[in-house]
Amino acid sequence: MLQFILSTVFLIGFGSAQTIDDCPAGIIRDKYLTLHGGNCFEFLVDWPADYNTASEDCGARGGTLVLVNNKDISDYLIDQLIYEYGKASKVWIGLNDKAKEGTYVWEDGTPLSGYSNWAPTRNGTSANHDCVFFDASKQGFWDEDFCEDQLFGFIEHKRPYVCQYRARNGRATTTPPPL
Ligand SMILES: [Ca+2]
Repeated sequence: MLQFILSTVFLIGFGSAQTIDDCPAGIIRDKYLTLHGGNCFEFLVDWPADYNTASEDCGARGGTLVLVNNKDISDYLIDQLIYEYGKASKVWIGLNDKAKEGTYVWEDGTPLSGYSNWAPTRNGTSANHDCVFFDASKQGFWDEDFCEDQLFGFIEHKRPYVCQYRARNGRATTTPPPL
């Protein structure tokens, strides 16, 4: 019991001391890498790509496109994109219905349920449009587009994007509490 209490105190005391250093190695440490709510966010606002390329790029560094599965994350993205960077408004997020038309799945494998923020102007789903983007200038509304450039790249569907990574749990997981 004492050990449990000490561990809990340790985790509360030190678990919140996460910094950018707890983000995965190999990601450039600059103002486009942030930490929020235990996750790291990499804002590729200057590197537009089609959805599939963007998704592979995040995956290559151990992450996914950003999972906007609650309003807190949505508000955070709007703050960063509009007020911090002042550049991108429409960015790819990690949600698509590529596997089954009309069945949306987040890139961590969880189905879309609960929170959603589809644009009121959205015209239902379409077999051509399977990949979801987020519009920071319009309350973070979601809509869909092609996942890939078309006609061998002559018709582009590139957008900026945001990658998400799980941050290490502060220093608590690397250094056990002294008991
Ligand atoms: Ca679709």
